[in-house]
Amino acid sequence: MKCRKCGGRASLELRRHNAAFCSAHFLEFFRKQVAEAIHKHRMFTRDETVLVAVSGGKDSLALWDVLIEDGYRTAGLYLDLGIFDYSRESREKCEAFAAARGQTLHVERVADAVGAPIPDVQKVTRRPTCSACGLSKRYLMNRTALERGYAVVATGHNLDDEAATLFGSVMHWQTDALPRQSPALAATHPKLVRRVKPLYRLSELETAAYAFLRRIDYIVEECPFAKGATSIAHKEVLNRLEETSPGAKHNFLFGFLDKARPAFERAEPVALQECTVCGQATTGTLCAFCKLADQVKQRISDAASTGRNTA
Ligand code: Q46
Ligand code: ZN
Ligand code: ZN
Repeated sequence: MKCRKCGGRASLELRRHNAAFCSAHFLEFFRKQVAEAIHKHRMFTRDETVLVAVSGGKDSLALWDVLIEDGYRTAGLYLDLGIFDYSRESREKCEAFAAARGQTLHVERVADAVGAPIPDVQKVTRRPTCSACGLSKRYLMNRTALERGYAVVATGHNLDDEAATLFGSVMHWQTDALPRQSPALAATHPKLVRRVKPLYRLSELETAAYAFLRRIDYIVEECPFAKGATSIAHKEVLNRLEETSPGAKHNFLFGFLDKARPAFERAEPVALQECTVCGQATTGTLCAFCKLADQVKQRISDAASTGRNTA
């Protein structure tokens, strides 16, 4: 196999692009895809500082790396979910990454905001762990960006993540979720910041290859709650499709973005107001995060008083 650009020995074959690249030209291809995503969706400018949400995994650290290399102003945000050794190790990876590159890393503990670490939230509320976790992460990314004056948050979602999310939404015809499936979500309220996904054009395999070639030290283990998640089942289905028809994931996602998404956009934007407790944007009076935090604090205090009464 020869590199499409220089004819030298290729180290990576990208079947969906019907191309192969040597290491140097793969890195160039990767950077170009990110640059195209940023440009096409006007994700951010060079005057803005991008808050990169990092989990310690390959995707978000690859994203942070590529933005730093391209000269963007960035800072990192690590949300400590309180998930045992996984959180401790992933935080260490993010801290080491930031320190080696002289970048600022903000760390927020989910337990401080919601009242308990993520594994306990499920126990006290019976709400599925990943649903409480996803809600808390989205809320805290937005809140941290607002409080610290960042206009845009970037996440490391890649093509596989986005195709799997789309597949899940289509499987259940979640028509409310479809217009929100986008590489760039504008700030539609003064209390919302822009959210962007500059890696949406790159597959999981490609971000892994980038992280490997750039010698990024990331956490390889998955979150222990990821096992059995429906998003993983959807990824497996799409991977099987991809094996027999390279480019299937790409066509599914890009076809949706270009042709179908506009059909699901609402004529009337959703009316948003400020949460009466925290002031963040919400459709009701109390935002979903404040409801969750209330529920957690209430259950914990009930359990403590029952414990006291029976002691
Ligand atoms: S971190 Fe949180 Fe994921 Fe772990 S608990 Fe589920 S949502 S799997 S991306
Ligand atoms: Zn080459
Ligand atoms: Zn609130």
